[in-house]
Parts: sequence; structure tokens; C-alpha cells
Amino acid sequence: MTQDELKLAVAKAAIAYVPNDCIVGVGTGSTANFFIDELGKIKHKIRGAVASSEASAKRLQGHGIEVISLNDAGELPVYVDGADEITRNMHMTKGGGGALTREKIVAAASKKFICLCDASKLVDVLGKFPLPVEVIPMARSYVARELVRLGGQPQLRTGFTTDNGNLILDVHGLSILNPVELETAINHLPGVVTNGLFARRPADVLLLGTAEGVQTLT
Ligand code: ABF
Repeated sequence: MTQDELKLAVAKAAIAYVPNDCIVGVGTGSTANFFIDELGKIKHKIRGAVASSEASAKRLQGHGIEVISLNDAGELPVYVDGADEITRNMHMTKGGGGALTREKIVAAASKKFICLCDASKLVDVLGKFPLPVEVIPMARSYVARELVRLGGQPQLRTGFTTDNGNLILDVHGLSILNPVELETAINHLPGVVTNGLFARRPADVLLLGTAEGVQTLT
């Protein structure tokens, strides 16, 4: 199976987690795009969606799904999104697409996080995929120095501005043995908006696309 076929398989499986008549939290990225396309097929069964990026909002609207602001939606029953890496403890690195801050907000406002991944993203230790950190532009250099002190090698994502008007530092060279602690430490640096570790609020369900079919990990 190709990676796209695995992504499609997990996207289809995720539809079972969408309650009738609800507002769904929707992530960003190519796997989330497959999910949005599947959601389009059952759009008459849902009230609408909260999007974690402008790109996902556009795709949802393209399917005729109403995009609702999080402030008007209240608590969401479910948030469905991909990840860049995930462990069996459901800790994730996210933000390769640069939407980490809105993803973390919508995930926090949701009762259940359903993570969709192909098998290549399941790892024992996070860190091979560079950890994205969203920073307010004036803090870029300061935060980069602090990230070096934490053991990483930050690189500015060139030519990229987040939906919130900020920059991304991608931190290479980390072997993240304590994701909850590192997530907290980085978030405490002044000028950091969010980092791409989703460990304090891990996924609740992982739908993993494998050659043998979709595996459900909880
Ligand atoms: C979002 O999309 C991000 O948090 C993550 O960076 C990315 C994964 O992208 P893809 O599904 O295209 O691999 O979930």
C-alpha cells in the first residue's frame, strides 16, 4: 500500500468517531485533508467544524461544511488530526505544517483527540523529526539561544509565517526522553507561543495505518 492509501484508510476509520449532529475539530496536513474529504461525504450528519488552520478551513468550505469559530463552538466532542511522530504513550510531535498553535488550542478544547498516522510515524523516542517552536518575531534570537541550552539545534524555517503572524524555529538533534517536561520548559521561555510537543495533552486514540490494516491503539 502507498502512504496515501494508508492515510485514506485511517481517515475513513476516523469517521466512526464523529458523533451525529456535532461540531468536529479538524486538524491540518495531508492526512487531515483525507479526513476532511471523508467528512464531506457525511456533512448532512454534522453541524459544522472548527478548523486548526486557514488551509483546512478552505478545504472544509470547499465541501460545503460550515466552519465555526472555536469561540462560538464551546467544547468539542472530538478533534481529528495527524502528527509528525507519535509514541505508544500517545505523545506526539506536531507542527511540521506550521499550524501547531491552533492545533493545540483546538485539541485542548476537545474531549477526545483521534490521531491519524501511517505506520512510519510510530517511534520509540520523539526527536528525529525536528521539533517546531512558534515564536514571536522579536524573540527569535533569544529563544534560539535558550533552545541550544536545552540541547537542541534550532533552525529558522525560512520564508514561512504562521497563521498567527509568527515564526517557526525547527529544533534538530533532540532525543526527547521526557516529553512532558520538555514541553513545559520550552513553553515557559518568554516569546514562545507554543511548541510542537503534544505530551501534556496526548492523543486518546491512535488510528495507525499499516499494511495489515488500520490498528487502533488507546
Ligand atoms: C498536522 O499535519 C501537523 O501537526 C503535522 O505537522 C502534520 C502531519 O502532516 P501529514 O499528515 O501531511 O503527514 O497534523
